[in-house]
Amino acid sequence: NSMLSWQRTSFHFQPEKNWMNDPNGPMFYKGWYHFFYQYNPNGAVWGDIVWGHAVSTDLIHWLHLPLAMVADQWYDINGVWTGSATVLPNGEVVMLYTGSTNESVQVQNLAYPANLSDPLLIEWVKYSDNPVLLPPPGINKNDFRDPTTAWYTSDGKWKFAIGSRVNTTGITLVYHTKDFKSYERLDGLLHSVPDTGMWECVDFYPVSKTAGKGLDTSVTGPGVKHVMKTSLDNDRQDYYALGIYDEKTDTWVPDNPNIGIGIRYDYGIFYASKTFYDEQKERRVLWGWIGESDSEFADMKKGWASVQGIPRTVLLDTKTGSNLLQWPVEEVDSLRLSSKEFDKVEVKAGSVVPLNIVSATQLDIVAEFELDKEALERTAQSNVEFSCGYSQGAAQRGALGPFGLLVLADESLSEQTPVYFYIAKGTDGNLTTFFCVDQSRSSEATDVNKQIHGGYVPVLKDEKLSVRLLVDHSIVESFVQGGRTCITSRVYPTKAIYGAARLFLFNNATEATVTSSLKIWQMNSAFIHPFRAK
Ligand code: DQQ
Repeated sequence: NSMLSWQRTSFHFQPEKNWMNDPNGPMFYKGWYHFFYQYNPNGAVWGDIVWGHAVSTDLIHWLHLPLAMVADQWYDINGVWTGSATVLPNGEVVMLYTGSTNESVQVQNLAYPANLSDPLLIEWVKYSDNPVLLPPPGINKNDFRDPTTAWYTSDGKWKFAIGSRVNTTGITLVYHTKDFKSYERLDGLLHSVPDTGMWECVDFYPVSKTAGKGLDTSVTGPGVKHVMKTSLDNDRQDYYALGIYDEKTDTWVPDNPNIGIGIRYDYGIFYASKTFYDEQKERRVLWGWIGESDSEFADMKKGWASVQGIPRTVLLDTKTGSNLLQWPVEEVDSLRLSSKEFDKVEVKAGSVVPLNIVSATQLDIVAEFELDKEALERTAQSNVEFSCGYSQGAAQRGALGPFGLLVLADESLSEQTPVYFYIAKGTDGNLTTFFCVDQSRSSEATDVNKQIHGGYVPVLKDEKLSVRLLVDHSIVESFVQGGRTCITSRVYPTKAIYGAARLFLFNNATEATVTSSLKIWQMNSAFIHPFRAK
């Protein structure tokens, strides 16, 4: 249906058609990045889940391979659900995944590549003695899923985590094993938080306190913090918390005892994420599922649903010590084509400034903003109670915001997606910065989500405000202050498409003039196609 094809992305990972959800088993093996994903081969809605598979040498251009695993055993006949890869020191690959059995019990299964000398790992074998784990006593048969990558510990065993719940308390169970065939559950829980419900797709990994490098999953020690991430089934958001892990006692203690499930990876649409360690580039890479926010009917009409976010490197923010930094993998830069720079553009309070660029549907934008100092000082107090989600969006004027960009806008601004900073000033003179994405005027279509997304941004003294935006037809990813805060949106303009799409700066503050410097690249399309052997 060509009428709807503009919503397809050009440099984000998508199957050719049908439904996709969680990233599964990402890893680097013999020169190739492997990516598996939850896939419905029969339609554009969730169901009949199997594992899709694709490979890449740069995380941007992909070859689709045959399905890695289908629902063909009693222990996964109702779905080959989410799982993770562990690459053993001897080069073997172990895949642990959840199967939904013929009786809809969630069990854990083991699979491995049929032929380790095939770098594409095309063929997968399910272990003959599956399932390897059943829901333990006290755990509901529907609340036991999504094993993590395993980490190696000093007692010579591998450990991994599985999300679950007891009544309404979300929990992380831990298991250990020597051979990935027989397992034992460890006492205690890595983490648990009351009133959070089922924890899906738990992820657990180390980040360095100092180095700008990622760490292999088994690294522990004094120079390391551990990230505990959970996907909350209740509100379909991913949360993480930083803490200290003691592998001897299997305890993880959050840095901030009041953190609960933590802070959001992304304040937009981003779920069921999973990291892996890329030994080639010594980095940890985060994948996240970006669903649609149009209607199921629209998905069926267009014949596909969901994309994956651009893979992100994850590091501890050593400046704040209390959050991660997420940033598009450097390979994205290879898609950059021509660029245009704008130096210190002045945007007066209550104005819109067009940015004259060739085309505005596939962009990489790096923008800096400065507020005029006088207005900052003059303003006594402003919007102390602000929150993106409960605000009136880009139309809500304050002394010191909103200001930012209008992406995927048409010439007349009848469709526009404002991405913007909003600054609140307390009576104590302290500033609090927010970054929001306002979808309320993003489309003339009525069956699409029009919420305002966004959240708090840590900004340190003397830092300029900065954002990087990746725009790709129906997705806008925002990385604020070097990736301290991220917001992913799906928008479905009907007029601001192809050659009609425009880009503007805007400033809807009542007091402050804003100065912005930008560099904007046109982005190439990525090669994401089926692999056909000759
Ligand atoms: N998706 C999978 C589950 C997981 C959920 C099923 C999260 O394993 O808990 O498709 O989106």
